Amino acid sequence: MDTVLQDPVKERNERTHWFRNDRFGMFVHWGLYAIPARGEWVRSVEQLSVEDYQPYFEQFNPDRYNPREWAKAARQAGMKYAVLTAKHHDGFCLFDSELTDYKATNTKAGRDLVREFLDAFREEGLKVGLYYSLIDWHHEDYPAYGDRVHPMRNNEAYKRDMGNFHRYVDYLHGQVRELLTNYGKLDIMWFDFSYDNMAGETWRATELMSMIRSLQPHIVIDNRLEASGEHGGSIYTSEPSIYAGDFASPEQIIPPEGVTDNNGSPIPWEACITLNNNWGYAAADRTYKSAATVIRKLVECVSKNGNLLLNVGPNARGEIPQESLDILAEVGNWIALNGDSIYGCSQADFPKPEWGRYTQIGSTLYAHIFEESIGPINLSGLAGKVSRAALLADGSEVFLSRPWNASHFPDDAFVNFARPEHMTYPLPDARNTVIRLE
Ligand code: H79
Repeated sequence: MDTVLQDPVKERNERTHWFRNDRFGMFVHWGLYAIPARGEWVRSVEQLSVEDYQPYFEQFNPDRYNPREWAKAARQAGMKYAVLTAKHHDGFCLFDSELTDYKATNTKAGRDLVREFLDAFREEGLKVGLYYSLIDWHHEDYPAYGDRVHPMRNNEAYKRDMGNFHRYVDYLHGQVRELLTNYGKLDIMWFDFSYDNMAGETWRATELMSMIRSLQPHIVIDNRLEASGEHGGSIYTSEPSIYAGDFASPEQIIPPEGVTDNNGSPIPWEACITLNNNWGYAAADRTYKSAATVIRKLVECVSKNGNLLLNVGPNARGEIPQESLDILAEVGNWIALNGDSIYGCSQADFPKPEWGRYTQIGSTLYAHIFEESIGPINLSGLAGKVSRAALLADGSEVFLSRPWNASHFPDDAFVNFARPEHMTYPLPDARNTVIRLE
């Protein structure tokens, strides 16, 4: 017998131990679509044929590709792992697959870009993973006409015999085997995505999972072989299927209450979020989030037991856009001083405060102040439960105080940035100040 799950939830918790500790990763969407620079869905949205898209294969020449620079930016941003699109929906492979000619080695790049990525990120001390699209708009045995999202969905010339679909699934399995065999230890496998009937056993998921587990038993896998969407799949039950995956993968959303199974037990989860509004490089998209927003979203994820996988979309020449690098650098400055409130931290034992969020590790509580306040900050319900407070960033003392009208709030502790007798309450600057409470 290959894989008999004794206790799938326990095994999942063991596999995801590092993942739930590390909390912050880099997603990289890179491929031929960086050239049209209108996002990674350009083939589908504009209903481009393989021939329409072929010029990008011929032009692809990322002369500025230096994954060591990417890895350095990720490490300095405080990211602990990274996931690269080995193949996105357009079917183009950044790796040297023996099963297709549609790969980076046959472009002007002339090299295995996945291998260089993995080497560079490992060298910077990050864990590494690969994204592999279950959907494939290039493979001739993948259903096109009538499919919900295929670029040729409206083109009758692409009516296909589903009897040949098994050849695509063989290809999918073969490529996953290549990725898990030829590139050393991978920490994450990120499949994307299942929809309608294209889900679960359509991908021969049981067989695929037992291959994956036999090749790389410790690899952490997302839940999208079975289902996509925030509430899809048996990962949400106490008896997950063999291909339910190790973590839930909410996309462009942070679940309001975190992610729990039907019994209320926490499930590992990771919100994947873009820096602007595209995954792949989009030259005209200037809608970048501020570093302050990214920090708050990271804190929000951790405060709900989740991770943040933050995306960058390098351009056709292989560079992460400068706007993205600037944001990452600023996030990194904050993390360098406040990372103790992120790594290894989880949801606190106390409800969300009005002025921000808590994260917690052991008996240490971190108060993340998002809002300006007038007067002291109310630690609701914490009277007698905290005895020491300090700014995490510089270690300076913060006063636990009882304001003059504290008798109205017998269960609450207060923190103040000046001694209570001074009667002045300098405002916390609300730039994601963190107070360590013990
Ligand atoms: O790889 C990234 C996305 O390309 C992929 N998953 C993340 C990690 C993804 N697949 N599907 N979706 C995201 C959601 C589909 C969104 C769509 Fe649309 C809405 C497809 C067509 C309409 C957004 C807007 C994408 C193209 C136009």
